[in-house]
Amino acid sequence: MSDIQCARTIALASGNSNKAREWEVLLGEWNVRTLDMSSAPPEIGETFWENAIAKARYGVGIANADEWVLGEDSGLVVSSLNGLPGVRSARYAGARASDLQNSVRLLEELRGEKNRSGYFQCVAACIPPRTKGARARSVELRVEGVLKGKIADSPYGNYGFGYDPIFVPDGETLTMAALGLEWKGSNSHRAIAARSLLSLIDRW
Ligand code: ITT
Repeated sequence: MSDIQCARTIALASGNSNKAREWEVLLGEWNVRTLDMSSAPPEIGETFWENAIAKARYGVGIANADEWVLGEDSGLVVSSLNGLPGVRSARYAGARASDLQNSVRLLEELRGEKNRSGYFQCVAACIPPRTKGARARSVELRVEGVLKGKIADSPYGNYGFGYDPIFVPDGETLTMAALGLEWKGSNSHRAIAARSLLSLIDRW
């Protein structure tokens, strides 16, 4: 691999293949390589930031010296549930819960609730390649993206993953799963974070 190709590889510290596919598309001409997170410590942070940084730091230990390392934590924050599922979005209905089970639990918790507003948040911490200098691995470029909306009464739509079938972004009438991948690729919390990240990396 040439130096130019090496310099444009991001190692993604995630075990979620759906998130990885989205990052691959969002980071365009970058080469995105997903790290093996099977031995990573459990996520115990109380904030998205803590978890994102923990993933990035773990990733640095197993990434190549010439790779940027990206840790991302995301989830759905619901006002009337005091911010839940929040950092527990991936395991809201239990440690091994499926996306559908998590959504079903959320709908049950919101049964009869009039205030259905919430937002998706994506935070990402990106660490430069060791080859960029002695202190590069101690730098954390931080970006975030927020997408506000409402929780639907029941799931519908065939695209995306996680809570997409029950989330209607503000200004839209369909769930993110019905709006489709093109809409999500331009407007999602992750798309917003990715745009900021590309511009930060460019300037670094
Ligand atoms: P890694 O920690 O290994 O990256 P994970 O699935 O545990 O994988 P998170 O801790 O960041 O990732 O949890 C993210 C959860 O939030 C994810 O499992 C979904 O339930 C939800 N989520 C995040 N982004 C989403 C999106 O774009 N659409 C729908 N749900 C999303």
